[in-house]
Amino acid sequence: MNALLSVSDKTGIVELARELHALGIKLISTGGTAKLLAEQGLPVTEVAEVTAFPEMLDGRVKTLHPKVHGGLLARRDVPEHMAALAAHGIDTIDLLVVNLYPFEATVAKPGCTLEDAIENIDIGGPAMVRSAAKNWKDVGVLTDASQYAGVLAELKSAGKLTDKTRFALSVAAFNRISQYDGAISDYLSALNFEEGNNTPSQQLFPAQSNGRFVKLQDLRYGENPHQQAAFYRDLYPAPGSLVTATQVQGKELSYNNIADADAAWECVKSFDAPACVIVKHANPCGVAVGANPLEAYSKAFQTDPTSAFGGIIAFNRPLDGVAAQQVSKQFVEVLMAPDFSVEALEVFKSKVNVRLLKIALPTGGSTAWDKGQNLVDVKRIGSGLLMQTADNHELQLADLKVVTTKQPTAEELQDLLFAWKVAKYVKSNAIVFCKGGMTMGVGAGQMSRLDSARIASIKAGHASLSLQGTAVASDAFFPFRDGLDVVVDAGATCVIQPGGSMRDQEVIDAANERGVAMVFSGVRHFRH
Ligand code: 93A
Repeated sequence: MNALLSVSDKTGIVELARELHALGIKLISTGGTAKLLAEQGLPVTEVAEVTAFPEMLDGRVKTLHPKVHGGLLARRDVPEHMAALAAHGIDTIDLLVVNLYPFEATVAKPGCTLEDAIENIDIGGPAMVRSAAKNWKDVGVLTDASQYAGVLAELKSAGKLTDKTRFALSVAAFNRISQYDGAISDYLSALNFEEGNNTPSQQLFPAQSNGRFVKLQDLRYGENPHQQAAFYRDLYPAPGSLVTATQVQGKELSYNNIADADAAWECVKSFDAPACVIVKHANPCGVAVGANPLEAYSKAFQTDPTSAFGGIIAFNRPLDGVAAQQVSKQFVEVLMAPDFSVEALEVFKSKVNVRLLKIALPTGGSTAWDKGQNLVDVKRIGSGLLMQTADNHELQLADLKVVTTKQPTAEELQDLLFAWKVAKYVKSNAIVFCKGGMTMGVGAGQMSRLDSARIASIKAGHASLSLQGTAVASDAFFPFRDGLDVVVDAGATCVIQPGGSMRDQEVIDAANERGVAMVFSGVRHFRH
């Protein structure tokens, strides 16, 4: 048996080669890999010796030769193929171990030059991988160090690889090549080519986007039981995003669980203080901050105990035993936190269906990426995609403009900012009443803002909450004064909204007439 080893990332290659050698497999290798193996005392034949041709053009041509590709592509069960090999003095290559020039890592480095990127486009490696993967019946192809142990174990126990293993390796190889070519195509498509500038900038929305996704799991069904579904993640997920979660217990996540969990997690992540978010049908039905998870949860639950039933609950602090005790009194579908204490795990141990997801919070930093924010937001429409930069706008105190005679008090200002943060995660039209760091009434997803305002106050009534002295956030401007009148009638004393309506003056006059404070945020948070 002959193995060809040609790797850029040399992790684990010496150990693998040593074991292959011990199994009596002949080692063939390219320059750098051959040098390393020889240094470790392993007998290795240089590809240049096999091809009787030197590596040339700074290594651009090393393995692109019929002696290599013939050995990979010949069908062992076709006599003419084997005769052709014999006629040209070509040996079969039965095992190929390749990982590619680090194109992705190179272009991810700030200030990467076009020249650097181009030099890191591997040609010979993918060519060999494709040859071997096409001829999977006869050749095993390894494209990742994580495969070494399994393949070795099989070779040691059976002396060869099964068809199943070779086929799986072939699929993994084509996946890797597709990923690799996608990264090259994405990089080049996004490039703003400028004559003489070797460090080109990148467009956010290139002429073509390959956006690579990796399947995490098949789902039992989709949004409804008659739909089939699967869960994929970005090839490079933002740190601290839902797809990086570990499920520590519970039933398999459903399609709707995942969508709701994402909504809850994105919202809870946006708070610095200990916070709790309860989501039902993609909308927060209770959000609160508190001194600790227990307080945050108790307040969030109060907003709308009816809707919280069967909710998806997220915390931005490790869940402790006392908070877990309290949460366990309600029916909960999914519980998310950066960690769970031993006591918290104990509380849910007997509730085997409850899904517990542990997700590390982003480590923080100045860029959106460091903060765990997705850069681009994608929406599927019939036969197409809508892409936009994600709504990562964070309101600063200095952005607020008080437009009424009455100024909000310091306390009201806090409530307004809290309400505004929540409104960003509520489907439009969104009206959110808040007080003391908790939601008091949420009106979501109505076709009219007026109805959202009415619903928010009706829901507060159902929860026996008084809206006297509350702050209200509206995700977009009030087109008429009627919406404002509804929230003031309900008890609100201050309002935050983007402003920008042609009838702003009518709404400001109404606020003055009703004696409430109103601030303009200058930014809108539609969420459809
Ligand atoms: O420059 S290449 O595209 N031309 C080739 O013929 C070729 N053959 C293998 N790059 C080529 N390779 C790549 O070299 C492999 O994919 C691997 O990443 C790397 C290993 O080189 P070395 O053994 O010299 O470190």
